[in-house]
Amino acid sequence: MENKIVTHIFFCFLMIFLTGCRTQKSPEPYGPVPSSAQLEWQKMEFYMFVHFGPNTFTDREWGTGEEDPGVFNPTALDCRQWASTAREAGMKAIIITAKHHDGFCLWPSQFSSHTVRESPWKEGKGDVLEELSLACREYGLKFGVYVSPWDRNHPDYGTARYNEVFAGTLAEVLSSYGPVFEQWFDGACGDDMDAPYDWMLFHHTVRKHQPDAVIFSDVGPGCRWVGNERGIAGETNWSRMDTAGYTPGKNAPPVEILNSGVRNGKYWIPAEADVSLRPGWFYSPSTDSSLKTVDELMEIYMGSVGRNANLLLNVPPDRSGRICEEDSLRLVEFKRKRTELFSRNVARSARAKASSVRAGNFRRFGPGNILDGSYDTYWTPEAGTSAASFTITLGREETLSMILLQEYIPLGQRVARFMVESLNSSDGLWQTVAEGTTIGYKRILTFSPVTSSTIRVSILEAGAPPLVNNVELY
Ligand code: FUL
Repeated sequence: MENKIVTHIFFCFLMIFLTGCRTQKSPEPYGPVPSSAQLEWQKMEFYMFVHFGPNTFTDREWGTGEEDPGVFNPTALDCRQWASTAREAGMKAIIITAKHHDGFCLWPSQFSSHTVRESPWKEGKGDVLEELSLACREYGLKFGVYVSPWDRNHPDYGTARYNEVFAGTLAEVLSSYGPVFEQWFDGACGDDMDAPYDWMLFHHTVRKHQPDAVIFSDVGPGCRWVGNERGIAGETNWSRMDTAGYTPGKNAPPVEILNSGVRNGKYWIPAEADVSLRPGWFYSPSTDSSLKTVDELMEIYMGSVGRNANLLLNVPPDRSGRICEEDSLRLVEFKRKRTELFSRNVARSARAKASSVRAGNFRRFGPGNILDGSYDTYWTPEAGTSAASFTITLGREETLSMILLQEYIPLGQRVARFMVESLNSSDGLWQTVAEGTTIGYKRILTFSPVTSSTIRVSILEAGAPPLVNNVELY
């Protein structure tokens, strides 16, 4: 008899456990999702671009490839100074022009006779990639490379043989300097070619030597150009895109598509916004007093990181091989401004309620998850419900002018339209303070200041039940 009771109790617990497991199941992914490398990449948000090479010394943007390698002679090259500047600025990595269109290699490549080896710098014994990759490691930054397929120097350029040369060049860079987080393929090409680039071969080479590197180009496959060099993503910005029929360069997708992505696109190809601190990509003494202001940089930040894109900000070292003091000061001021702006998240100690919560464990899918500071916990409404809202109640009235929202993208990008309202305590009415389309990894919206203790975010349209993992209020 006793045995029977024990067995009965055991089965009851088993049933409760199994029912719990079923209802607590995570939502299915919606559409394409980021690879783990793409997710890590997205979380980096902001990093440095470095254009450096013969153009630095000749005051050009596009070298002809006929420059004497003798022009490349930085007097005090200091990659540690670049890395410490990047870190101070809150950047997470540096991507360098290992080879720009002029073909000059910043490392002693075996595939070229137009390299640092042929220059007077360090009597031809120097290697910028080695110095930079070591400096990045020392300062806890990731290292990335821009290797231009367009080469105005290489004698084989334009012939079928060049594809092999370029793949060899890539392999050399990608196997010699440790982990590379991003491979940057520029689409620019000012020459007509008889032999087209073998993109399959190039991608295969990257994957072989750096399987975790995110490949940038006009069509990804890791991340895509944002469609302008102003560093501004579309207000609507899907991390999805279709690539059929397109290639990088002249046959790239229209800039509107690059800027906004494609709602139901087949592939996960998030946007990266590139822009320079100075008017040109390379250093020129003529741009010493035309640096972007902190306000301009803030606008760029809101237009990129604040619109679901990563920001790649170019900071060109000067002819000594150092980042100018003015440039690094501007970056530090920019960092200070961001720290100030994001220093007091009043939602941190708030409470949240939702119009609907996915069945099962309330804690697992409940609205508290949007305020807990953990990336991997999220609120999601009942299965099948795409339009739902959550309300954040602050302990007291606060004057607010900015909201930061994050979707849990490991399960896809879903939200297509949302609205933010504040509750007016005097008349009990809701007032719309901001509206938006996509959220994605991160969306920041600023609005005219309102004083309220209650904010409501309504997801008005989504391809599948929304998953929101973080909300901050300032
Ligand atoms: C462009 C290039 O032509 C510019 O020189 C620069 O490198 C920029 C980032 O990409 O396509």
